[in-house]
Amino acid sequence: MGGVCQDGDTVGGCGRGGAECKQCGTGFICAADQQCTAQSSCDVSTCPGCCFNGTCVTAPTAVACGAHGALCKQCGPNTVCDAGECVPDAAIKWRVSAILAEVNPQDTSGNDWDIADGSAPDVYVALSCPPASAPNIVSTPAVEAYAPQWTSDGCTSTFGSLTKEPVSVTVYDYDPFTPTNDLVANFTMQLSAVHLSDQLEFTLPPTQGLKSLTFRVTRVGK
Ligand SMILES: [Ca+2]
Ligand SMILES: [Ca+2]
Repeated sequence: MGGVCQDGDTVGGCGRGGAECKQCGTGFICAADQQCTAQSSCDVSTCPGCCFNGTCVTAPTAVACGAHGALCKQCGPNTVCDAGECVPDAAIKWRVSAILAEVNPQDTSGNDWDIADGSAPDVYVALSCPPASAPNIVSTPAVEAYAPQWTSDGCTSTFGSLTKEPVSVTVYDYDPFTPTNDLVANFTMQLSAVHLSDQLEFTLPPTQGLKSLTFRVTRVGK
């Protein structure tokens, strides 16, 4: 500029490599590459939503989510865009299934589960998914084994309910020839967002007559 080498990074003197400095026009800035570049019209001062390629997305969606002029981002699976934030979709339904148990060799009194014949317990799991005001209750069939496995459906509920109220779990040894079944274990478990991932399996530690109990979570849909 005027025969004097300039840094070349100002609006009034933009350029590089010894080229003549240029005055950037209105609405242009001297960008990091020392070229005059159209000033983004999308930023925190102009855009309440998110910016996609310099354009403001005023009604963000799960495909382009953000707020206050931030760059739009795509929300991950099972999430929605709520007020510019990707959050879990509370309406998605999830199934909680018991798939495997390990039962202690004897009941909590130290007796065989089936005293009459000393056979393995006949184990089934009753699951009650929230809300407690309208629960979804599903039982597995009874399987005679100390490590029974099930492939039947579990109980289902929405993300919103499952993260607010616990699932009730009752494990029995089915005793058809006595008035009541032997209780193996009875408890509630509160799930959180980390549990609600498709095909996620998790195992509970020993409790009452159980050495372990393994669940699988499946995404059902809406
Ligand atoms: Ca029994
Ligand atoms: Ca038995």
